[in-house]
Amino acid sequence: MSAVPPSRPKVLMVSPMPDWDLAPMREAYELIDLPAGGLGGLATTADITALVTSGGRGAEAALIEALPALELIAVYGVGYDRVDLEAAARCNVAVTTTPDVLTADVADMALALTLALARRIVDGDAFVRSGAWPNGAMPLTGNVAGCKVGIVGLGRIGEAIARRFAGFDTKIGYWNRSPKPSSSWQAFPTPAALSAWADILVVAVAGGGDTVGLVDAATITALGRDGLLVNISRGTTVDEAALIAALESGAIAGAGLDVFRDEPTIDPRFSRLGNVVLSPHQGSATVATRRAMGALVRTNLAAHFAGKALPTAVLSRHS
Ligand code: 8YV
Repeated sequence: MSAVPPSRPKVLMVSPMPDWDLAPMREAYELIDLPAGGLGGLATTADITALVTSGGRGAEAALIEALPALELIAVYGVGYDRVDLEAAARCNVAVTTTPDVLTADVADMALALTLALARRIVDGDAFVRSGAWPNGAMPLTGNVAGCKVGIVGLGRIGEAIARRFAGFDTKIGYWNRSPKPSSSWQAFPTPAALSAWADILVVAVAGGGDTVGLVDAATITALGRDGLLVNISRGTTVDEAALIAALESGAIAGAGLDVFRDEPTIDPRFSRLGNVVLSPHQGSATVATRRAMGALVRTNLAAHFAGKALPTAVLSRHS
């Protein structure tokens, strides 16, 4: 008589993950892809106990509530602004994220966008490729050394950005919701005050209801005609309409953006602007970091199903 194989926990894959994560996950779990048309496309949702989602996709209340056996939402990312935490708490569902392992790469992206923007790297590339160089030099550009860099949100990623900019001989100021007495950088009382001081404003604050439009029209224009804005946080944290207006009118000099309000669809006006560098939300998108993020998702899943404490929970279950 052959033994009945033990059934593997069912895990709903709301967002894709690389094969290097899927292969080991399939050994431990039955992975179920969320159908394009939603949960209605599944024969049953009654025994799905965990779901994996990205920072950008998250998990809304309707999804959480439609999964009666759900115990864990494992976010493949550090941002959980798109996860309905109230619904998760109500349904006694734990939520984990992947902090720390992506901090360095996201901070690097902030520096890359700033340098690309100030030194017009993308324009320079196009200039060389076009064959225009023999006819005369490319116009002079702005620079970063000696500039005042204002960081909106001095969390883990904001701190890492500040440390990197310090290596570029810049002056660093910041705004943070709660005071950071241990920080040696100059604190400002509001994002607008920080922006009025800064030459370059880097937005690194967490997304979510509290920070929607935090960098508003007044904060953007306070940067001035030579000012640069860089956003690696969430598209929601900057008033996008006000940013486009400021870029179109020349109220600020330029923007380097890794995040957009309605990504992956972007406002078509961005593509017509010559003073922006646009990146398709690539902050954490390196092989090394995505491997580390995937490993952390799997560690959290394994801990949950072994009944152990979750290594990186932002919300735990009550017993
Ligand atoms: C990822 C992110 O793009 O960590 C986050 O919150 O936005 C990014 O690292 C995403 O979560 C990976 O799918």
